[in-house]
Parts: sequence; structure tokens; C-alpha cells
Amino acid sequence: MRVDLITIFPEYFAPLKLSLFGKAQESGLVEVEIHDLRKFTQDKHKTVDDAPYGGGPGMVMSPVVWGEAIDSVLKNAPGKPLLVVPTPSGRVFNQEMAIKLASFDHLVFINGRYEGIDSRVVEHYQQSGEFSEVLEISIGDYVLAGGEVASLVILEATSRLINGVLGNEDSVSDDSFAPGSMQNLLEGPIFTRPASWRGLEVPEVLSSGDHAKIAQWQKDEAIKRTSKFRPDLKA
Ligand code: 6GU
Repeated sequence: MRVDLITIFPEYFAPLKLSLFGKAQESGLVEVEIHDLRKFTQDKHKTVDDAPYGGGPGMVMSPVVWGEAIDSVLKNAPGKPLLVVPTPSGRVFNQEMAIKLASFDHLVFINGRYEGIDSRVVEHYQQSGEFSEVLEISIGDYVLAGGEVASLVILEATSRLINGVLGNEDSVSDDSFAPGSMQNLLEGPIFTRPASWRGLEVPEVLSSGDHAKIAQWQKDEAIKRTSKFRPDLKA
């Protein structure tokens, strides 16, 4: 998979060099390019924003600058990428969307700051046909200062689903939220040695060797945890 990220803060993406995603880049499974939006400005002050039409607080990012930056990424794209637009006004990200994103060969993330990007940018690339799809994605009901952290979240959830990135392919199908695993239940508690730690014991059933009984216990615990924290998930 190829990933292009456009941002005014390229340093925000330093964590992509680490851990699974770093290894996926070294092994060639993922190829990442980070583009500095300010390189596509025309003026001496490298301006990327302007006052909002209609008034109100804050600044809006210029469609002119974004258009130049996105066209430049498209110029080097072999096919039709997916355009990801992180925004608190988008569709809320979930595991199903991560699975969909992982099926694309090329993702382009445009990271807005301030009050956001002029809405004609999304409209234009929805109409131009240069992207296979344009997805406006929120990572939850709270407001971040910009799209960069959201892009990292979306990328981490997506890249670990690419074959070969995770290492242990079993852990994907066992995930909380993974379709067809524990059907929308949160994962229950997990333990390792020692059997006794600070007066807390590992539940005896887990050392019983009775695999059916263990599976039933794990499912019961998952149901308990789901009712407590995510009653909305109860099927
Ligand atoms: Cl994707 N961006 C910003 N700025 N805030 C958010 C968000 C995205 N998702 C939730 N809050």
C-alpha cells in the first residue's frame, strides 16, 4: 500500500517510523510520503489560510493551496487513490471502515488545521473522478486541533489489517469489534504469569485445561464488560 499525507506539520508523522508501521515500511509492504502543504503556497509568507466567508471565529484553509498540493500527489499516482479527509464533521470511524481502507492500494490523507479546509476541495475531488472515493472521517465525538492525530489513528487501525504487517494474523480476527469473532463484544480480561500478584489471583478456570469451559468463561466475561462499558453494542 502507498500512503501520501499532506500537512503543515510533517513532524507530526514521526511515529510512523516506529513499531509495526515502521517495519512495514522497511519491508516494503507500505510506502509513505509526507508532503509539506506550505511548499504549494505562492506568497512570501507561505499563507495557507484566510478569513471565513460569512464571518465567525478562526480561519479557513485555502482551496487554492490544497488544490495545488493534491494535484501534485495525483500527478504521481499510478491509479485512482482513496482520498481521506479527517474532520470532526465526518462519518465516525470504525473497524468496518478500517477493513475497507485496507483494501485500497493507495490512500491520500489531507490534514486540515484551524477551522478546516474550504468545503469546495472535497466537492471538487468528488466530482473530478481522479479519486476512487472521497471519505470524510471523524474519529469520535470530540474536537481535535487538526487532522494529523486522526490520520495516525486511521492509519494504525488500517495498516495492521494488511497481510504481513501484524506478524500474528490470529490477533486480527480476535479483536474487539472484528466482524465474526465475538460478534460485537468487547474483549474480556487477560492474564499472564505470575498466577498471584499483589494478592490478586488469575481466575482458576484459565488453568483448568478445559478449553470449552475456558471459552465459555471468556464469553461470559466479554458480555459483562460489554454491558458495563458499551451497552449500545448488545446485539
Ligand atoms: Cl478527524 N479532526 C478533528 N480536527 N477533530 C476531530 C476529528 C478529526 N475526529 C474527532 N475529532
